[in-house]
Amino acid sequence: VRAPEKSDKFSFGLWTIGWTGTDPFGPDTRPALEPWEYAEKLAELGAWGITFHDNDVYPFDADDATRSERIDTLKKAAEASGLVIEMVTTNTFSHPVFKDGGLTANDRAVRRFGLRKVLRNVDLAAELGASTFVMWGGREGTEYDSSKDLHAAHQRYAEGLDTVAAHIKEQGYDLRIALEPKPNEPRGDIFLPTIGHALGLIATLEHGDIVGLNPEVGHEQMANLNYTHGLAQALQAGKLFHIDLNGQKGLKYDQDLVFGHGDLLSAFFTVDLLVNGFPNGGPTYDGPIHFDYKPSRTEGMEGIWDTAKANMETYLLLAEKARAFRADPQVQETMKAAGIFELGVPTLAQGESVADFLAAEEEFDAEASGARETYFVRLYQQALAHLIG
Ligand code: GLT
Ligand code: MN
Ligand code: MN
Ligand code: MN
Repeated sequence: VRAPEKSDKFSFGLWTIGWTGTDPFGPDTRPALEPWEYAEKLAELGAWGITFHDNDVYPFDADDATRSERIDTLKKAAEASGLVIEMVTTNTFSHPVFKDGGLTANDRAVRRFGLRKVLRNVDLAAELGASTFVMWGGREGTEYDSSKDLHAAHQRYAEGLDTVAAHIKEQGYDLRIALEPKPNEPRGDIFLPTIGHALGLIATLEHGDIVGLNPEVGHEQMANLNYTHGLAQALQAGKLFHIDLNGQKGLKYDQDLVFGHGDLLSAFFTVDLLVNGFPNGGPTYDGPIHFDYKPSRTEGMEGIWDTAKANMETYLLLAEKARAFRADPQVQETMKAAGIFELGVPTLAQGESVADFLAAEEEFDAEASGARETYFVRLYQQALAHLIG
C-alpha cells in the first residue's frame, strides 16, 4: 500500500503515542518525550494533523509563562513540519479535583473551576486555528445511583455545554464542539453513554447548532453497539463533526487498540462509509481521519511508531478494498438484487396524502414476499472476499 499523504488527513492525539503505559496495575513502561518531539515524528510518518489536551502540552499547575512558552514551542514545531492543529480538547479528568466530574460535579465550586478551564482552552483552540473542540466527559457520571440528583446533573451538563457554545459564538470563533460518548471507564456509568444519548441532549440545547459528535469506535463497541450505524445516525442528524478511530475486541475494558485490530469487518464497513458514502447518496464525512488509540504497554519506543504507522496503513488498505468492493460489477448487481437502491425510494409517492395512500388498492402477496430472497449473505460474502481475498 502507498505511503500516507497530507491529503489523507490523518491526525493523531498527542496523548496516543504519548501514553507511557501506566495502567491500574503498574507504572510506565516507556519514557515520555516532549509533545513537539512526538509531533515532528508524526509529521515524518505522513500525518497531516495533531490534537491534544491542554495538559498534554503544559502541566495542570503551570504558571502563565511556562504555559505560553510550551504552547509556542509546539505551535512552531507544528508549523515547521506542516502539521495542522485540527482539534483541541480539555483535560477535565486527571486531576483529583475532577474525581466527581468537571461540569456535573456536585460541588459547585468545582464546576465553576472546570468551566473556566474549558473556556480558557476554547480560547487557545481558536488561537491555534483548530476547527473542532472535543468534550469527552470521562469523569461526568457515577459509581452509585445514590450519589447524584440525575436530573440536576443533566441540567448542569446542558448548562455547561451551552455556556461553552455561547462563548464560541460571542467571540466569533470558527469552532464547533464535538461530544464524545463513552458508556463507562473511568466512571462506573458515564453520562451521555452513546451517540444516541448525546444527540438527545444536543437537541435540548439553546446553542446546539454548533454542538455535534466525536464518536470513538471502541466506546460504542464497549456498549455492544454498531459503530458504523452510529456514524450513519450522526450523519443523518448533520452532527458528525469528528471521529476517533481505534480497535476494540468486544465487551471488555477500553482497549484502544490500533484501528482494525479489533472487529476488522466492522472497520471495513466504517471505512466503506467514510470513503464511498451511502449507496443512495446523502451526507458524507470529510473531516480528519483521527486516531485515538494507545500503543500497547508491551511496546517500546520503536513499537509506538509501528503502531502509529499501523493505524494509517490499515485505513489505507481498507480504503483500497472498500473502493474495489463498491466498484465491482458483481457487487453492484448483488446490491441491486438485495434492494439496497430500492431503500432510497421514499415509501410514499411524491405528493401522496395519507388518505390517498390508505385508499390505494394495491396488490400485495405477503406470502410470496415473505419467501423472497434477500441476497444479504451473498453480498456480505462478496465484501469478505474483497477484504481478505
Ligand atoms: C482520553 C479518552 C479519549 C478521548 C480523549 C479526549 S482523552 O484519552 O480515553 O477517548 O478522546 O478527551
Ligand atoms: Mn477508547
Ligand atoms: Mn479513550
Ligand atoms: Mn477518544
